[in-house]
Amino acid sequence: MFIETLNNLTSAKAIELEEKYGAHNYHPLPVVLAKGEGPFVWDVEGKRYFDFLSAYSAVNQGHCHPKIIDALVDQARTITLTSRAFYNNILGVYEKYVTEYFKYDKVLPMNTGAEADETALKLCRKWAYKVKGVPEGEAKIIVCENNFHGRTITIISMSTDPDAFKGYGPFTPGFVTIPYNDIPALEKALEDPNVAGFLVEPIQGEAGVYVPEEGYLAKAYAACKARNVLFIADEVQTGIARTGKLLACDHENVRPDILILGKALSGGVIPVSAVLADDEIMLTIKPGEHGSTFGGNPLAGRVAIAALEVVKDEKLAERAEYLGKIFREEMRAVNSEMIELVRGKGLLNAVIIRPKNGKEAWDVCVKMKDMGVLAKPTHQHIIRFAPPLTISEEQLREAIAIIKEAILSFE
Ligand code: IF1
Repeated sequence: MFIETLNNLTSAKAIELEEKYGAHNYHPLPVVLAKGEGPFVWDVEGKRYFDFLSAYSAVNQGHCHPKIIDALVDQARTITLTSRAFYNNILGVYEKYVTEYFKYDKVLPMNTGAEADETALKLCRKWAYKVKGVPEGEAKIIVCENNFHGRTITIISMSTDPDAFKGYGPFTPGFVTIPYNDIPALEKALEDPNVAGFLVEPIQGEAGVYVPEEGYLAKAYAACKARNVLFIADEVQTGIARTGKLLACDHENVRPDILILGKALSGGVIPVSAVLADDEIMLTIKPGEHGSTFGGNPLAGRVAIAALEVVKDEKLAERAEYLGKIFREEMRAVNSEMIELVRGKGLLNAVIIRPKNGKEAWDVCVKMKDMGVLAKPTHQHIIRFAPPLTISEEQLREAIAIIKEAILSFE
């Protein structure tokens, strides 16, 4: 039955099945993907698209990168999960590799980005009580308006987006919200001696690829250090070469006290996330005080090593830097009233769409889909463009031509 259904599936049927049997917690673009390779995906009917979302920047290495898939398949045939009740032969090797790669003493391996953010929050609070000397239960963590760090109840307790938190109370206390990209507001909030950490996205992805002023990260880091407060960078979306450097914090030579990674840490193959920190912070958590069934599993370790090797071998950060400049230059040259603003860093970019004749970002995305480029609006008028970093310059220019034509078709 299953194989027969799969082989006779049409896009319409697939959408019908999801409508009937799946929770309605998303509103996808009407396209049903069945295959992915490099910068391309194909729908059930075999139509090819450029993927300009990259699963929200989880597929930086391109869909089904052969090196990552080979590591996945080889390890999947050997042993996939041992739990942390026992040691396994991959985890220590992976931990050495990833801590040397990002230059931290230790890593705490988790699975999803949200779990990594939650882990970072727990580490920050533990450090506050055991090292900084904040009274137990009084630790405060500063976050920014329009943040996105995941969907758990504690994480949405930090959110300022009603769609993210409405109807989910009561919320976790202990968070102080300030405007993003506002150093005086941060310095004011840091006057509270119970503040333990500042959790920030180096570029706010969900908010619409909001790039802060040059120097914001460095000034924020310095302000935190002056107050013995941990600078915690959520690089789940901006990390792993996406913005033209290995980490977005690298643009300002900022070394976060706690670094949060996810998404492309596995090349989008399986959920792999990680929290990196030095011993003073990491060793505040003792055996039995945190964990996860799948965290640090051998399959994740093998896949993450391969995914990170691809980033270095194929110079993905340099590519993102070079190709991102082409994208912004080309999009800024388009003569259309619908293009209000083009912003971004590396290959994490967004175009703000000014509605025209009742048409808006969603309509542009549907038109682009029909013409062979997939992207999705965020916050109604912002289209995020984030292709896999392995896209060639020729492919990028081909996709840009399609994007331009789609936008100009509304003139
Ligand atoms: C959805 C957004 C992007 C993230 C940052 C942690 C996480 C994310 C900076 C949590 C996840 C995903 C989640 C997905 C859509 C997507 C997203 F629109 F939701 F906000 F990318 F911008 N930190 N972002 O961006 O990682 O637990 O999902 O592995 O929830 O709709 P996760």
